[in-house]
Amino acid sequence: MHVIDSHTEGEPTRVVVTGGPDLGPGSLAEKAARFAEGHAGFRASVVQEPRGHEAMVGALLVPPSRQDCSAGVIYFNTLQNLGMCGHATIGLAVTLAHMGRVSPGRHRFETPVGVVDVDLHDANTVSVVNIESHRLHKDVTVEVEGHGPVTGDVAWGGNWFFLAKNSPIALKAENIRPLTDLTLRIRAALERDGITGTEGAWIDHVELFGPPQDPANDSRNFVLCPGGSYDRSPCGTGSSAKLACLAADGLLAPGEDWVQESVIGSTYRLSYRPGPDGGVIPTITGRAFVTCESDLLFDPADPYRTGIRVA
Ligand code: PYC
Repeated sequence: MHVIDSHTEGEPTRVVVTGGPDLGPGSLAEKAARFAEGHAGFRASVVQEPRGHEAMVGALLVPPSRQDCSAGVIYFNTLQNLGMCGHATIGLAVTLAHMGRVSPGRHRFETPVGVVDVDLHDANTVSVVNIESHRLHKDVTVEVEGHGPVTGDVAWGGNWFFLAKNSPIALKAENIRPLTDLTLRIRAALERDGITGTEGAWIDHVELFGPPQDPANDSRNFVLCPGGSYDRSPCGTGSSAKLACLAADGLLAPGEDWVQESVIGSTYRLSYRPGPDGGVIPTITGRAFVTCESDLLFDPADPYRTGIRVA
């Protein structure tokens, strides 16, 4: 299996170029459903230890079902498929450029949740026009074990997010453990109280916000990802959910820039235009760098050839 690794503002992506499973005919959403149901071992073998790690997001290249798309892609992490992934889309565009499959300019990628437009500005800088994002609930308060009440919004940016302003713990790299613990407890409180996205969807990402460290930026965040790791980048879908909340509160006008800083200090430049269904169409600009090109080997005698899965 041939893979190309990159990081987007610190967050890793592994693109599976060849050697992925045959997902049969149909739309990308149908292929993604088959991939979700029948390929846990494949996902774990690619992004789980010992070949990967908790923070890694996989991007399985599949033929697009639409002629206007230059790639079809299914994103996944150590646990499950991801509907959309902003950092991995930037990583994918830079990887396809590294492979000579795309040149600077506009491209369209088909994902299970819709088509995203991608502008490759140069070898490393990409803008992603994400799917329409919206806020579902404002000011939901949950009682968090060991911390007390935490209030936030529930919003969709391609994944479901709970977004809490004014993090009670400073958003510094040295606090990553307590921040992870707090966000896991917030997620457990949401589950306990039956707070979900639409149609009972699990809110699998939790975002905390606070003041930026660099005064040139607008805000800093910490983002818990589904597997329990944190996003090293400011999170593309999380930033889209944030834009939906800023727009709904009248705090950011269409076309105005917002610079979102991650817990490690990397940034995305964000803006939006109004969406047709009352939400926002976000644009996320960031940089990715290819770090490695390799073949994954699967020795039948290796007891961990499909990943270390202890849960
Ligand atoms: O950038 O959308 C994103 C993302 C989701 C999970 C990790 N990164």
